[in-house]
Amino acid sequence: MTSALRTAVEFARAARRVVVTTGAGMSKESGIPTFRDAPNALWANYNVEDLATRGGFRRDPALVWRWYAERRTMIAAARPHEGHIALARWEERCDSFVVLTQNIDGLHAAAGSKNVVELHGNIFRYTCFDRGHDVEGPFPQDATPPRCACGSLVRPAVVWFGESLDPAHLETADAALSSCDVLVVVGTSGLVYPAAGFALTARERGARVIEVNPEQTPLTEIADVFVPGGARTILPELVPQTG
Ligand code: BV8
Repeated sequence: MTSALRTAVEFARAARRVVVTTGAGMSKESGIPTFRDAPNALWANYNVEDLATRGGFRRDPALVWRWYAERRTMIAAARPHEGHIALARWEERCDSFVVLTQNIDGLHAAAGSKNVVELHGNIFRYTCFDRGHDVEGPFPQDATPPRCACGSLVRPAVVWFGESLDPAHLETADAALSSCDVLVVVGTSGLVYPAAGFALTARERGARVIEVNPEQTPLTEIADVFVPGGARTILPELVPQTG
């Protein structure tokens, strides 16, 4: 065990109130490509502004609908890995535990995590583009988005760039970051806000910050300990095995 992992294990073992924030790297070993790290990064062939914004959907709803349909098919075939499962087990042994995920794949809940905040929504949920009506799927994953009863186009119920996160989610995150002993940051490039700000917030409020990632990120200098490695390998070693 590396000295960094040993330090992280000590922090984890001493913690009773835990927050874990995860990004696309958490799901990579479940077979879901990340956004930015090559070679098959999701955005490799597209400009994110054309895919994950209201303007992009307005310009070409069929392109955006197809991109999500392809991802939904891939995600539906994915299963949680040992890292997701280790977090679900850890939750059972803590006084308080919350996962603040940027991922829209539902894998934390599928692994058994109970207290999960899907900051950027969920790819299997839908809403109406113009008025935000709840829209029940599933829909045929073919080329064009269906219509809401109000006549607007149906879109995935995810948070695009330039859209605000659910205020209730932000309140939950703020409360959790204010009272946690440890924040574990897993598999995020630390580029997208407000999630990228969680590490500094937790540190300023007295928590220990552990980062798990094969690569260093802008968050590494904020973390108390950087543990190089993948979520699937590191998390089962990091999570305390007893209460
Ligand atoms: C907001 C959902 C208030 C959809 C996503 C100008 C105008 C408007 C807004 C802004 C602006 N300038 C800045 C902003 C704010 C903007 C932002 O932060 N922009 C960045 C680019 C600067 N944020 C927003 O717009 C947010 N809303 O601020 O509202 C507001 C409103 C109006 C105007 C101003 C402010 C909303 C952001 C949410 C966007 N939605 N996704 C979808 O998924 O399709 S973003 C998407 O990318 C993800 O959800 C995630 O959040 C984000 C980053 O991706 P990561 O998860 O970090 O993944 P990435 O590929 O980047 O990195 C993978 C990492 O994993 C790497 O570090 C790699 O090393 C590591 N890894 C690899 N293998 C493994 C591993 N780790 C562990 N194990 C492994 N095996």
